Amino acid sequence: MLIRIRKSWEIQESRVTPEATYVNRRDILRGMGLGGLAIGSASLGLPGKVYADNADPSQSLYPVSRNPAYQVDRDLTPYKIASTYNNFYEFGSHKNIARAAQRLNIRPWTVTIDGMVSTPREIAIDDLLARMPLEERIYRHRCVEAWSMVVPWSGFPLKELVRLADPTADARYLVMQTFEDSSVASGQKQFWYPWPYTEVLTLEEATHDLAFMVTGLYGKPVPKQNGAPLRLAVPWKYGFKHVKSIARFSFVKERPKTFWETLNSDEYGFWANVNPDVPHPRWSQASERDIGTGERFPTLLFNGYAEAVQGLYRNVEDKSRLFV
Ligand SMILES: Nc1nc2c(c(=O)[nH]1)N[C@H]1C(S)=C(S)[C@@H](COP(=O)(O)O)O[C@H]1N2
Ligand SMILES: [Mo]
Repeated sequence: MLIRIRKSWEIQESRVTPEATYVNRRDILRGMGLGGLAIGSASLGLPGKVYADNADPSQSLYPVSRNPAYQVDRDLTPYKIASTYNNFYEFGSHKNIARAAQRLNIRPWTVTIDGMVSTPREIAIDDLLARMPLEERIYRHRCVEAWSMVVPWSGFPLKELVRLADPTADARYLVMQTFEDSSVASGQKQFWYPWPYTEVLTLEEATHDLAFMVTGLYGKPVPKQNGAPLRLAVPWKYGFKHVKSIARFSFVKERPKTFWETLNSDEYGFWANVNPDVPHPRWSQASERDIGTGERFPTLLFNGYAEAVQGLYRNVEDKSRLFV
């Protein structure tokens, strides 16, 4: 029998799915032939292989202490699944991109902060990490494709980066862009996509307590496939807003189009707040499949964060677009 030494975060978390149940459930799912779109092969695990970069120089920063204000009443999604069932179109338009993403070189990594700020600057990721207050938060993650997971992210509040940037009074939006290098990310050779991947938040959203810059996952540096070295988590919004491997933050007055808005604004709009009652044009959003267990759960308004965030939208005129 294998005795596994548990890490501190595992001891704190009483609801971690026991390994044995987890394996059984996976076998059951496999037996039920839940293949194809509903449950991609990557979620069934790549035999024995966990893709993580042990050379990441930020390793010694983790684990960081958990902020108890951010808990979720649902089993955590195992690390193995969260790090092998991914969306990252730069490395392919399917879930099984973990291996391809290892080509991404995350050091040196320079973050550009520009636009309407007191002093535009470039900052090396390790200098940024050293200046930011790191903590761990357990968040729900809900993809617009109706799958979800619950994981402990490490990182810092996005408002701390906004504070560092010091936007001018006229700045209204924060634009975040992924790296661009088609020599490592072959998806970026697909010219019909509007690279670089771009996401935008209002400054009010970006400075909300829940808006989080992810730098770690499960008490380790965040794996490349999950968006190393810097990735957004805005848990009340669909997953496509959670832009990965960010290289640039720009503060602007006019709202630019996001990657997905450019492709299809009727299906993947700017606000993208989670709402079970507003179906995607091609499928229902009423429930979601947990990629850890395969169980279905009812989808929650604002993904369970309604109380915290609904005030953000009191002044939005066209409320019909808030949930697209
Ligand atoms: N740069 C970039 N960021 C991205 C994506 C992408 O294709 N490219 N996919 C998004 C989508 S649709 C989701 S659901 C999440 C998935 O994050 P995960 O792989 O860590 O679960 O990343 C988001 N961030
Ligand atoms: Mo997604």
